[in-house]
Amino acid sequence: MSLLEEISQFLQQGRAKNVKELVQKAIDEGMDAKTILEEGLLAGMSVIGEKFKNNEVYVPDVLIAARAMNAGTEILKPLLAASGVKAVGKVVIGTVKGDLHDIGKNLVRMMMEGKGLEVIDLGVDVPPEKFINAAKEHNAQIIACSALLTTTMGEMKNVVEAAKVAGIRDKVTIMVGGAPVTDSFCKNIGADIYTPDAASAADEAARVCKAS
Ligand code: B1M
Repeated sequence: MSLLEEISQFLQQGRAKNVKELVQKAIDEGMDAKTILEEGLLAGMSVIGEKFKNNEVYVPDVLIAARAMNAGTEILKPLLAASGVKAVGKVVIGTVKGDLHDIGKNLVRMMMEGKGLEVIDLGVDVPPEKFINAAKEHNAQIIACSALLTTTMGEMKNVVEAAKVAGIRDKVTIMVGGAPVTDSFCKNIGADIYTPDAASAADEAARVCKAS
C-alpha cells in the first residue's frame, strides 16, 4: 500500500495520531502538500462521505474521521500557506447558522492566510448578525460564508440581506461556497462571488482585496 493510501485508510478509521505521523512522513519524503491533501486526506474523506450516504458508517465514525482530517491539515497548514505575495486585506469567514461542517471552511481559511490575508474565523453555526458585526468591527473587505447542507445554504441569503440592513452591502464583498452551493445560487441570493474550492476562493479574495 502506498503512503497516500495508508493516510487515506487511517483517516477512514479515525486514527488521528497515525494520520499525523504519516502526513509528516510524506512531507519528509518530499511529497508536495497539495498531493498529500488531495490524494491522501481528501481521498479518505470522500470514501467516508460515500459510506455515510449509504448508511455504512454513522455520525460518530464521520466525526472521528473529520478529527483525523483536521489533524492532518494542521500539519500541512504552513506548507499550504507558503505561497507568494502578501495582499493587504481582511476576511471574515464562517460556516452559516445551523451548519456544523468546518473542514472545507478551515481549508478556505488556510489558503486565504497563505495569500497573506488576515482571516477572522467565526467558526460554525454563525448567525447573519455575527458576520455583519465582525465585518464592521474589523473593517473587513470580504465576508466568506460556507455551507454544506441544502437546509442551511439559504442562510447565505440572510447574510446578504443583513448586510443591506446594516448599510454595509456596498462596502463588503460576499463570497459563498460549499458542496451544495452553485454559481447560479450565488447570483439568485445577490451574493458576489462563488468559488468551488478553497484555492480558487483564496485567489478571488486576494484579487478583491488588491483591487480595493
Ligand atoms: Co455531514 N453531511 N452531516 N457531517 N458530512 C454531508 C455534507 C452530506 C453530503 C453527507 C451525505 O449525505 N452524503 C450530507 C448533506 C446532504 C445535503 O444537505 N445535501 C450531510 C448530512 C446530512 C449531515 C447531518 C444532517 C447528518 C445527521 O445528523 N443526520 C449532520 C448535520 C449537522 C449540522 O451541520 N447541523 C451532519 C454532520 C456531520 C459531522 C458533524 C458528523 C461531520 C462534520 C465534522 C466537521 O466538519 N468538523 C460531517 C461530515 C464530515 C460530512 C462529510 C462526510 C464530509 C464533509 C467534508 O468535510 N468534506 C459530507 C459528505 C461529503 O462531502 N462527501 C457530509 C471535505 C471538505 C474539504 O469538503 O466542505 O465540501 P467541503 O469543502 C470544499 C468545497 O465545498 C469548498 O472548498 C472545499 C475544498 O477545497 N468550500 C468553499 C467549502 N466552503 C467554501 C467556502 C467558499 C468557497 C469554497 O467561499 C466562501
